[in-house]
Amino acid sequence: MFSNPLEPFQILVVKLETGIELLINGKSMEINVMRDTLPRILSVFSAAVMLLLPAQAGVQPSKPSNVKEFYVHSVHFDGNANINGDESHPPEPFPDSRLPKGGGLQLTSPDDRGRWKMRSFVFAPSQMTVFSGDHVRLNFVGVHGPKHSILITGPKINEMVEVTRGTMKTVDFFAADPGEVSIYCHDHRPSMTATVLVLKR
Ligand SMILES: [Cu+2]
Repeated sequence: MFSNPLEPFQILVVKLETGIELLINGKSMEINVMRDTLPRILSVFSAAVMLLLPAQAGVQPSKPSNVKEFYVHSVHFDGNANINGDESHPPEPFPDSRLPKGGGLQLTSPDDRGRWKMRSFVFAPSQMTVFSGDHVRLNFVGVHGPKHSILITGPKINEMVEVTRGTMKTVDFFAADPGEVSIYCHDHRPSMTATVLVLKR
């Protein structure tokens, strides 16, 4: 849909009879050893180095101004308690409640020392807003939880990605019209959801 701003530099060195030709991302720079003076040869090399430096330093080349980029992290909230109480909590009985099934909301029963735990999986951020006509880039980042199977559905997108801890998966789409794009994690229902709201520009 739009060119990837992180795309690698391509360098091609072509040997000519009279010298060499450097092709950097399709841009030609020719050095003729018979004809060119030393300052000219040095200036071609320094121009090549200037083109390469941003890539080596990890600097992103500029991208279209209407790209809205988000980093969406997998996160879980943890609540720790103890039926007998501890130094930072009063005694709390293990709840007699039924939470929705699906892996997103997890209660861990008291251990032999009375400690019990509540965990809830979410996306952070979970609400994102863009305008119609924006290119949207979602970078899903695995922070908490070993694996997340993430479904992204909306008017112009229907994609599934799997994110493991310590990895990032990128999804691009064009938000042509106002509406809503829904994001679900199949492994952590029903709490791990997010929405991209597309407003009229
Ligand atoms: Cu998940």
